[in-house]
Amino acid sequence: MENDLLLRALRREPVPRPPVWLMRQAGRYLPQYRALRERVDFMTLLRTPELAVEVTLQPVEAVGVDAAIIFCDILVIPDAMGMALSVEEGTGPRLANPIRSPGDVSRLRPFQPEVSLGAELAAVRMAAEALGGQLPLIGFAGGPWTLASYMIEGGGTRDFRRVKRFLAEQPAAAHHLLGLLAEAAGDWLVAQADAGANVVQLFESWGGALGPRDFSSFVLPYLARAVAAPAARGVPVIVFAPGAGWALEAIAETTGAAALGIDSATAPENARRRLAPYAVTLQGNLDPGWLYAPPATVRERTREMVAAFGPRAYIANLGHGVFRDTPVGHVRAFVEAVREGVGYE
Ligand code: 1CP
Repeated sequence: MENDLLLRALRREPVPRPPVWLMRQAGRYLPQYRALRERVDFMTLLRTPELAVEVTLQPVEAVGVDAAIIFCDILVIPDAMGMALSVEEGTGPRLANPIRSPGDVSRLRPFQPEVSLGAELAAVRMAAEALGGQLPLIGFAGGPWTLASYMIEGGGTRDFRRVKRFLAEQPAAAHHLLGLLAEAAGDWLVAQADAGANVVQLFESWGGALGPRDFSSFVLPYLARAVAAPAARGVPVIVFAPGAGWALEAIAETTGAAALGIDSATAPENARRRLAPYAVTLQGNLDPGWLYAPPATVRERTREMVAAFGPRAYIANLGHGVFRDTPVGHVRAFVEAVREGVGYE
C-alpha cells in the first residue's frame, strides 16, 4: 500500500504524521456530490456501483484524505432483512413497517449479503480496485443497538420512546433482535473485507441514548460480537459510539477493538489517560462546528487537537460527521493542517 498511514496507526506503529479522514467525507458538503444527487436519487446512488465508487473517491481528489470510506449507509442491513429503506428529501431515512412486536422480529429475513447486497458489495470491490493499493478503503456497518433503534422507531428519533418501550415490555425479543443484528453486522463487515475493505468501522451512533446499566446489557455484548467476526480475520475494527464517552474503558475492554472513535464531548487528554491500559488507537475528535471558522482558525484548532492526542496510535478525524454546509476549503484546511504535521513533535 502506497499510503498505509492508517494501517500503521491502527497497529500502533510509529508514523511520520497521523493519518486523516472525515466521517461523512463522501457526502453533501461536496458540490460534486450535490451535482450527482440532482440527477440521481439516494437509493439509486447506493445501488449503482459505478456511482457509489465515484462518490467514494470524490473526497480523495477534493480534500486529500488518507483513506476512502465506501459510500453506503448503515440502514442497508435492515433493508436486506426485509424492511424497505427509503430516504426522502428533508425527512431523513425511513424503514417500512417498523418492528412493534416479537412476531415482527421473527418475520425478519435471514441476512445474506451476497444475495441482498450484491450491488453494495460490487461497489466495495470496484472501489478497492480503483484505489489500486494507493490508499486504504474503509468499510462500515451500524452497531446492533443503533440498527435495532431504527428498526423499532422506523426512522430517526429524539426521545427513543418506542425502542425504550420495546426494551421494557419485550426484553427477550429485544435481545433476540440484537443478537440477529450483531451477527448481521459482523457478517457484513467480513463480506466488505473479503471484497477489499482494509479497515472497518462500527457506527454505534445512538450509543448515548442509554444509561450505564442498559448500555452493559443491550449495547456492549452485541457490539463485542459484531467486532469479533472481522477481528478474528485480522481486519482492524474501529468502534465509534458518540454520546457514550463515559463508557470508553468498557468498550475497549469488552470489544478489544483496534481503535475507538472519540466524540467532541471527551477531551483528548482524558481519553488518552483513561485508555492507557488498553492497546487501542484513538480517532477523533474536532467538533465539526469548528469547520465553519475561518481556515486559519481551523488550522489552529486542528494543530491543538493533534498535539493533545499525541503522535502515536492516533487517527485525525472529526468528533462526528462533517456538516452538509461546510465550505470545502475549510475541510481542506483541516486535512492540510494534519498533513503538514505542524505542532507535531
Ligand atoms: O440526501 C442525501 O444525499 C443522503 C444523505 C446521506 C448520506 C450522504 C445518507 C442518508 N447516508 C449517507 C451516506 C453515509 N451514511 C455514509 C457514507 C460514507 C461517509 O461517511 O462519507 C456513512 C458512513 C453513513 C452512516 C450513517 N447513516 C449513520 C452513522 C453515522 C453517524 O453520523 O453517526 C447514520 C445514523 C445513518 C442513517 C442516515 N442515513 C442518511 C441520513 C441523513 C442518516 C442520518 C439520519 C438520522 O440522523 O436519523
